[in-house]
Amino acid sequence: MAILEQVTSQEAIDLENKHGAHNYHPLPVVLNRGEGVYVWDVEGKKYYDFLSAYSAVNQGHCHPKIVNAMVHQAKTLSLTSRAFFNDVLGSYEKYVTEYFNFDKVLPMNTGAEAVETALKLCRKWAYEVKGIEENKAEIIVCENNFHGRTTTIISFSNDPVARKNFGPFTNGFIKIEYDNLLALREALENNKNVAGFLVEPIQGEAGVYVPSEGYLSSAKALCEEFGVLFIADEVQTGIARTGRLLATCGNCSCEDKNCSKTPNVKPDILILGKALSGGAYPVSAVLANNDIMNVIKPGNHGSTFGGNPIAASVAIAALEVVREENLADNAYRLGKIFRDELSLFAKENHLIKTVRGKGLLNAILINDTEESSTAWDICIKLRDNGLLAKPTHGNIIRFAPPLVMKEDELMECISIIKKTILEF
Ligand code: IF1
Repeated sequence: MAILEQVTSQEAIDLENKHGAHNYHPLPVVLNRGEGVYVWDVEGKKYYDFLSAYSAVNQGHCHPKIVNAMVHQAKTLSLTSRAFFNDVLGSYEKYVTEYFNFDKVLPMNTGAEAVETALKLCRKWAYEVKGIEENKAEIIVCENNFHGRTTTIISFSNDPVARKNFGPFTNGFIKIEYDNLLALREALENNKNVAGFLVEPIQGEAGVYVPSEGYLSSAKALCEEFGVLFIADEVQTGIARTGRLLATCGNCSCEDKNCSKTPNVKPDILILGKALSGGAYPVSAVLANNDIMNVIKPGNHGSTFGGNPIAASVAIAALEVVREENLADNAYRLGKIFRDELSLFAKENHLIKTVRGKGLLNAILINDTEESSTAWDICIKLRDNGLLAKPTHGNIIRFAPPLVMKEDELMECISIIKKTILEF
């Protein structure tokens, strides 16, 4: 058996720097084990993971049920491609469509692929069902969006670092301000060729920007009024992260039939990724009803790995864990405690400007410029104190632990965060 030689943290960092493309600037910590809400570095130091691989590990690291499903399937049948049927995909498709209450699913691997799939589906629907003249379809997107890294997706990003020197770009996108219904109405009124509106229920990369109450449901109503598809990118916000199964909810078949946590929106196209597999494997999905999904015919779209037996088995297990362990309710409850505690603390601390978020997708705004290193320095200190988080936009720190966290663990984490900030 080939076993990698154990390296020290510094050796691992040096290897990455020398042999890997420099497309990331990681926090200097080298992890080699994870379990539940914890990760350990090469030297054996234990940390609370407050990033959860950007909300992919909602079910906690190495969840035994998910790992078992993966190992069992890996030993049985891993990949057939879609040239043949396999005996797991259909069961998964039934399970995931019933779980989220859609007619059909199109399986992919990464979030960006699922977003691409949704864009292609939306355009094809526009030409073949709505009747827009070919190549004229427009899709409305929001400023400061993050939907992935493909050439088409960065075509409508406004992050200069993500775009610079990657052109030429894909046309057919109209950018409007996020959380602005008037802008959405104007864009819909002024363009008769709009096919869809692509939106994140909470803007993650923008710094966990939660839109105003009622924004999503009103945006959905506007889309209905103008015959335009409402496309929700729940790659980051979905799968219980924000205290409900989906941040748009209303379309889920969650156990809680009296669920009254607004908003209540059923997207026409739902995009999922990340925690759909509990972070064990790249699994993403696009869900829609037949009137939309049936425009896709053999040969129109696909992926070698999309819908493979391991992915299908892993996703069923990961979604079962979300229900069995009531992760949405737990995220809702702990998220409230987290924001209440930190908001109270922020009142007497000049370093924290704002605390915001939903469920266990939260962020604090540091009272310093985007160019300052304060947030980074705080994250280094948090690391030293046993908690891992990563700054975004220079002065925002995102806090998104696995949703399997317990209340006493969260309280310990809150005290680590307070103690660390007081050191500044
Ligand atoms: C990176 C942020 C998180 C996403 C939404 C699609 C994708 C993502 C709403 C693409 C991915 C990631 C990728 C990650 C950083 C990250 C991120 F900081 F950019 F905003 F999560 F917070 N839609 N988000 O958030 O999914 O193709 O990556 O599977 O390293 O770029 P992917």
